[in-house]
Amino acid sequence: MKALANLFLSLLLVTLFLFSSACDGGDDDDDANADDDASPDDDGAADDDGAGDDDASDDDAGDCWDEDEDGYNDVICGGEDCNDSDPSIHPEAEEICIDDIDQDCDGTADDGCTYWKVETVDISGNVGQHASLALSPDGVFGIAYYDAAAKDLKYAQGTFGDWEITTPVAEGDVGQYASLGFDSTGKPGIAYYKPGSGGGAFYTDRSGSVWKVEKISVGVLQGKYIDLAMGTDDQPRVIYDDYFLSGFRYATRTNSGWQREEIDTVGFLFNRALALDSYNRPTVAAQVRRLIDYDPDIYEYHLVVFLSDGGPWIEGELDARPHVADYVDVASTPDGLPWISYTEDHTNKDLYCAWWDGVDWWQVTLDEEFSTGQYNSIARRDDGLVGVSYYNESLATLMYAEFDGVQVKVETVDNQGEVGQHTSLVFDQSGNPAIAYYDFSSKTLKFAERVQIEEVE
Ligand SMILES: [Ca+2]
Ligand SMILES: [Ca+2]
Ligand SMILES: [Ca+2]
Ligand SMILES: [Ca+2]
Repeated sequence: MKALANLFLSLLLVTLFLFSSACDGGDDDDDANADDDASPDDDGAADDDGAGDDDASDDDAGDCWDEDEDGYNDVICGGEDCNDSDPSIHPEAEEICIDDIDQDCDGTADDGCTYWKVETVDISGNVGQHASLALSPDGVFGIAYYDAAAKDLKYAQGTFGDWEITTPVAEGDVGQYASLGFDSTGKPGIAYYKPGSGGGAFYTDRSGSVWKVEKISVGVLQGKYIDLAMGTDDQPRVIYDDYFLSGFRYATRTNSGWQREEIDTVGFLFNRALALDSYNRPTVAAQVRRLIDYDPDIYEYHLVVFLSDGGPWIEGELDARPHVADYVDVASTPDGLPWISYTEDHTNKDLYCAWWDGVDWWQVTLDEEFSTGQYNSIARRDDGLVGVSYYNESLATLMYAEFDGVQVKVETVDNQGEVGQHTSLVFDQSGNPAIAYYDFSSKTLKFAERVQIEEVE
């Protein structure tokens, strides 16, 4: 009892001391100003000159001072300063993002700020290479990916924190170059490559809980680098490699099976990507190996674009530096104006974006920090904003670059371990970027989504 009584007494003294030192705020020098020196006044009167408090270090409430001299008085004394011992915190301060501190005293820390939330989707086996992310019409995500341990095609569907994982195809070595699309009813379809005898280009889609498999290619040594785009007519289109063809094959699914076209080119194609416009006209961006005529043993690797409006394919060389487009992607855009992300792999090892505005081709450097841009994936939002997810090889991090037509903004999304290969990007229904990718350190499939803390008005 004695100890408690002493404690009570000392608490009382502390309280009295705090009250008298912080909130008396009056005029201790009897000049025109209420309290214009650094020390609180000790006369016990709030404002005894009668002039109110007209200096910055005094309190308009007349009974409290501005301890940190930021022009706002402590909320304890009826002011608006939610932290009167830090002059960088007051109602007119700028909110500093993601430090869990409410700089502008509106009651919410980090309001208006964006941040990336990151999670592991699948940890079984060695999963996440060849990840392909798509958004269903009702706003649910799907991810098709490869299990390199079981050599299976896997599929996850859901939203952040809530995924359902299945194995659509397990027979043989299946799932490399997995490429996912949703039709307008929300049915997922996946194109993938199966190497070896009996291999080729394949397609599977889900009816109810059953995944039905179709073979797309008919020859041998076909199907590598397969990429899928879902048409507005709910029929998928794919491009894939034909080892014996200098060029690529383009296949369209119809009610009576797959229709295949051969597209010949000058030079062999390696990495490539497909997109459709709203009329289902295809754009293909590809790395093409060119033989340099002055030396039969020297090749160059250029970026080439192929377009078709249903007639003959038009081929155009876009970047003819000695070695570009080890990684390349093309965004689906309704207006048919292609946007392409690709790397320069010879000297700079940088990431670029190129686009066609209907008259000219344009190019912008998205990132030039060390060796960067690998596994890039591009998407264009309805308002025209372009996003690219990619891997920074030097830093072993997952990166995201955004281009609004004027400025480029680069963000680190995940740097926990060696992460960010095999990226795939989409914008969700709210316009936030979301990325599926491979975590090399833990051999897992991961998912990141950028979210915004609501702005307090
Ligand atoms: Ca203050
Ligand atoms: Ca303050
Ligand atoms: Ca705030
Ligand atoms: Ca803050």
